[in-house]
Amino acid sequence: MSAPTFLEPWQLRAAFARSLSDMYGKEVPAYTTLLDVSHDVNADFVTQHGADAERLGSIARVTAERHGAIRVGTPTEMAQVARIFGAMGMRPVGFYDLRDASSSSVPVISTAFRPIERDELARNPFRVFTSMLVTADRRFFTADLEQRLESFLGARALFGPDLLALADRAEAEGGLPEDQAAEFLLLATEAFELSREPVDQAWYRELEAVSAVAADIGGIASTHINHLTPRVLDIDDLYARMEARGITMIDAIQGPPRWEGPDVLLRQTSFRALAEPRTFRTADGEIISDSLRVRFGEVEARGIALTRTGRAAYDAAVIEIDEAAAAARAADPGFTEAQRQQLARAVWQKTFPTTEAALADQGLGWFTYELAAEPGGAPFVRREPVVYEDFLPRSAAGIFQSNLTSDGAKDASQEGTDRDADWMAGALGRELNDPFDLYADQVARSLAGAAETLGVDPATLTTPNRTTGAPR
Ligand code: OOG
Ligand code: NI
Repeated sequence: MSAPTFLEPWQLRAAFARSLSDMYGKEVPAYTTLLDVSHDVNADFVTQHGADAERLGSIARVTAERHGAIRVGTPTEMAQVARIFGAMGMRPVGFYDLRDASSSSVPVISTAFRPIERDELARNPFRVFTSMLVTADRRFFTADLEQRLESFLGARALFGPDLLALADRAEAEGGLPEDQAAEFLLLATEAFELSREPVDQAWYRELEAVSAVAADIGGIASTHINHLTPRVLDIDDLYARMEARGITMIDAIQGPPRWEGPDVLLRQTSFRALAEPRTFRTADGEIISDSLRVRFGEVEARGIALTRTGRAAYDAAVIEIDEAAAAARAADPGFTEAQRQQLARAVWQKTFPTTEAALADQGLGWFTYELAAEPGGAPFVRREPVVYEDFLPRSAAGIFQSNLTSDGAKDASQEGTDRDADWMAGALGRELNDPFDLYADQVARSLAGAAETLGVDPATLTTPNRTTGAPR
């Protein structure tokens, strides 16, 4: 197949995901190991489970699927990121406040850029979790540090004018001709490479004492992708295989426990950032070699998206598990991660049903309604799970924390600065999509489509146990 002469947003997105993955693989060898192991896990899972393995995404989609994470400093930088990803058909979805979700010092709020239409997700679901500093938050930054940080951030340019101009053109014109597309992809990939510039040692260390995340964002004049995450169909298998290869993973898989019922939301795990050589400029102007741990590896398994009711049940279950684990740990200091998982499974068993049908009937999970027909038979409606396309604040905080070089310092006696989804939309200069609305819309459209073809009322399709058009 010859290369297209005009690249549409989804083609730019797919090409960018590949380009970033190639760059990351060259620079972070453990990432390549993770990709190899992920491929093996997915191939074995498909062999064992046949067509069922693809219930939550075709193997082609899952194999290409990645999410990345970046961190920026200011609303201006956030709005520029929105333009670059906008060129690739990626829209901001969801608001995450990690300041309170973390016990250590993580002074950021976040959103995720991703495709929002179903066919766009099927073409390439690349997403980027994007965080920005809240420099005004006095629990982390004094007025003096805020002011110096703001002037440092105000003086830097993460993205050059050529990259931004190409991004704007792509968004306005629905893509780019191939030569401009190549330039855009090159500049965009470069913008997320690790800088080789010497790091101002005193400045970096001052910020690091407050928060390793603040130093990573505001201690240097560029940004970088800090992980790129492949998707696997069996994360417990992946975890075991990575450990068998001698790569130390974090203690736990974040998110729901492994259990006998349907997988929901997102399960993630990671390996710790490796020390990478970097040069520093000392206070007397000397250049020295040292290292920083800022790029790590993560892998994830995606499950069924939950409705607001389902999500509330999830959030309550997480709190219940935490409290029970804390009590068990207080009673027995030898309480293990395996015991915590056992406890989590017990909470899960009383919170969630063990079948997809019950998850749908109890209004806990999202399902679309697809027309199908057996050869020669009448058409019927089949219920299909909607895959969760977003992130979890609690897991994200866990991912941040597992990679901090120190806990930093947080002055809990100070008042936090209010930030919410509206504030984020203002910073982005764009509409911020609500993930629940997107799932609801996808379901409503599938229902309307199926009902129209069958010539029935959509409400009859969601009622369980009907003979005509009954979901299976
Ligand atoms: C982002 C951490 C969040 C996830 O998968 O939850 C994240 C970061 O470390 O910048 O990527
Ligand atoms: Ni991640």
